[in-house]
Amino acid sequence: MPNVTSSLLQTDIMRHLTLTLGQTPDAASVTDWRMALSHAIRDRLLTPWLEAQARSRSEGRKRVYYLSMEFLIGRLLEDALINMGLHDEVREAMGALGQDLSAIIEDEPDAALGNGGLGRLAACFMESMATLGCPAFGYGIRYEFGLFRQSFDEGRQMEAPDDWLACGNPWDIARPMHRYAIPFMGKVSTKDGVSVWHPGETVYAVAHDTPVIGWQGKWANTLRLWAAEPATPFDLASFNQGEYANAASAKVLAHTLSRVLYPDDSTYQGKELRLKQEFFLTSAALQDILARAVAEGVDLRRLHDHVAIQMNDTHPAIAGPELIRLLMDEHGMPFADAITIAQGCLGYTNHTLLPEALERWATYTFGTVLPRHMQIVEQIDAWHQQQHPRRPHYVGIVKHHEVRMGELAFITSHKVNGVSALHTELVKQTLFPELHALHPDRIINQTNGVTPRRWLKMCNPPLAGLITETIGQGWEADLDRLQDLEPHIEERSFRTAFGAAKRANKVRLSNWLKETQGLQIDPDALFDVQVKRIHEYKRQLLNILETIARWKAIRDNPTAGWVPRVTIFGGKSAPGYAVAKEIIHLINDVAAVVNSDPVTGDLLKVVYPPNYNVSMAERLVPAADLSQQISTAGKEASGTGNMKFMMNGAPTIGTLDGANVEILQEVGPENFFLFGLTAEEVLTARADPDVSRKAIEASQALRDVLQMIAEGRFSPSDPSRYHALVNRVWHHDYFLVAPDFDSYIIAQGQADRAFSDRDRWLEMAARNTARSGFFSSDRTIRSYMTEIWGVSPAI
Ligand code: 26W
Repeated sequence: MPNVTSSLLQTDIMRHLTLTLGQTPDAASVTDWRMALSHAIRDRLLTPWLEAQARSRSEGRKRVYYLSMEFLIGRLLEDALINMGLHDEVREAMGALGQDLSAIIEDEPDAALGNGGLGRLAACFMESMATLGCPAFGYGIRYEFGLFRQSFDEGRQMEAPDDWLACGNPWDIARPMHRYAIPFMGKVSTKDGVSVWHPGETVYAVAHDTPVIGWQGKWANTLRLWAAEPATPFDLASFNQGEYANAASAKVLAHTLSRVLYPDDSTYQGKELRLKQEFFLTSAALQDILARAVAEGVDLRRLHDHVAIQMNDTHPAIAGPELIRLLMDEHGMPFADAITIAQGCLGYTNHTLLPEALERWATYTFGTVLPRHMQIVEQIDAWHQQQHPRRPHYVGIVKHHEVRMGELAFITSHKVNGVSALHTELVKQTLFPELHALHPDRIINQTNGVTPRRWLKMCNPPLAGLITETIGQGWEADLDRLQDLEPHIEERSFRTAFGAAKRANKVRLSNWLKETQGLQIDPDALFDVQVKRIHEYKRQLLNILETIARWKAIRDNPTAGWVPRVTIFGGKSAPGYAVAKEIIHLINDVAAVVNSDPVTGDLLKVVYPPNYNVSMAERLVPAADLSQQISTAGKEASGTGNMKFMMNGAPTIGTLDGANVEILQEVGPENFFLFGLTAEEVLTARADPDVSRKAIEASQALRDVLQMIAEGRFSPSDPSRYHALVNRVWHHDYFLVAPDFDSYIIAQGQADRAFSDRDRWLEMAARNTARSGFFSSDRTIRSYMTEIWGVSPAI
């Protein structure tokens, strides 16, 4: 950045501290300084942002609209500094003002407007679209409360509201003039052959914009989040009669729509409020898209030449019917044209095969909340049936008094994509086999990726520095260049430097764990990390069972030359997911016993810092030696954490699931600890109802572990606490923890042996980084641009 000096920045920061925040330097808190700095940075971001918007407009560029109920963006300040190239100047400026930049960065609350992988992917995609100069808007909901804050009370998960906006949000630019009426409920009548919807309720969607700046500030897009506001802000008549609660009730009701993120990840519950949130987001987005198109003079019959709309899972799948409704009812277009245009604009990404996660609304709920859309959905279904007379009778959008959002999204889109090669095959074969037969070119694969700016450059300065020193600059936006590291891996000096970078991250993590958890760990131990939502299919249970087996084995033979290990967990359970909460409790109970055992001492520690979020991932990922990706094969659509660990030089211990398959392919079997049943073998294994009992009977180690848990070794005050859990492994082991146990133990032993050969390990770790180029979300977005969106880069 030219002309940006530390002293200029100091002036700007001081001006904001005084004039924007009304604060003096001697009284300013770290939050005041953060606000002042964020405003100073935001000032520099606005010009490139406005210029990018102006260019999209003047050049008549096709734009991408990414519709998502979740954007798990995390912190923004450091990301902006890195992408604007201001990090060093700002550190200097803050130093001159007597402030520590790291403390200021840490003060920013995470924007946790998402649950897990799907929301984080949306955030990586926004960053890559800005980096590539792909003109785009992200549309989401400005939840007042993000994903709950997790704490542990005697090992049990507790949830508290995430009041992330309490101190204000310097990145949020409110656009109160940009508002749309969102109708709900009511009735539909017909007048002169045109349907007229008389809504029973209306709320307003008000835009709040966050600029999203790409690498080196060459392009910037907008994340537009909608806040719900009442149609009438306040009922003065009620107030004057002394009915104060009634006077504000409309406001409370309307605000409910953008109050809180649903904390369910991979489980669907047919809650009316959730359907309303989905329609609120989608209708606001589509009205905004059409308003912009009309203002720019677009012929709506050519909308698909100007607009690409991507549905992030089925959550915004009401986009099909809503776009058709707007085109028909508000712009007088015939149905046949409206559906064709909608299909031309829409794409649908599927993120899960889990049957319990597939959205299906009772026609009663759907028809009550969205009566006009119910008619249109039936019209779409009939139209599709008519176009495809060979469509089997059991296939369709509305079946058994339910509206199936997957089928709706499929039929209203021109492209449907899975998120890894294996997942896409399974989408074809198991989720939509009949629709795939009718539309063989519609389903395509787009393997996920992650942004290397945040997940390597920003979170891992020691390694990023080493990479630049070794292969020069520019890899941040051209991640395939990491392969230029390969010849250096043969050099001892490079391997040593690679090991030193990893160790620096491990020391930093150890210090943080000491400060926050009061736990002393050995930075030279093997750091084995499993961080992700807690779910049975992700099998944190398999991990903790192996940890117990290891603990027992060390106790039985303490001098057998064990490789010291720290097993690190992180992740939240959905508040209503009892089995996942039990697993959390068990992990914490095991940690309490193991960590205070003088026999095992530093040979084994179990760590579970509460409230895993994007910022915690930024600490853990660079410090990991081993990446645990151990889902039951066929269940994890892709995984993206797996890619972050690989980039940061942590080999994977994992099953052939999701993108692990492609990671293995890129890195080679000698640099990956593979174990477990394949997706196909899982199906065969499940056919045998006794498969887990047999596996337990054949495994002394597993039997011992289950016995210890059942006896209350980890819950002495409540010995029967885990009886149900142990019983499930024996008799209802749907995710096949028992059949994969022995093969997992073997792979863990291989990891131990590889780790104790330091040279061998450093080579493996470095090969993982060098071969991770494919997993940049820039590659993914380029592919979406050509294969789905038909959009070319503006830079
Ligand atoms: C409506 C309830 C609900 C909420 C969220 C159902 C399903 C979801 C998501 C689809 C769950 C999710 O985050 N899926 C993850 O998406 C990632 C990005 O593609 C993948 O990497 C993960 O494998 C997948 O679990």
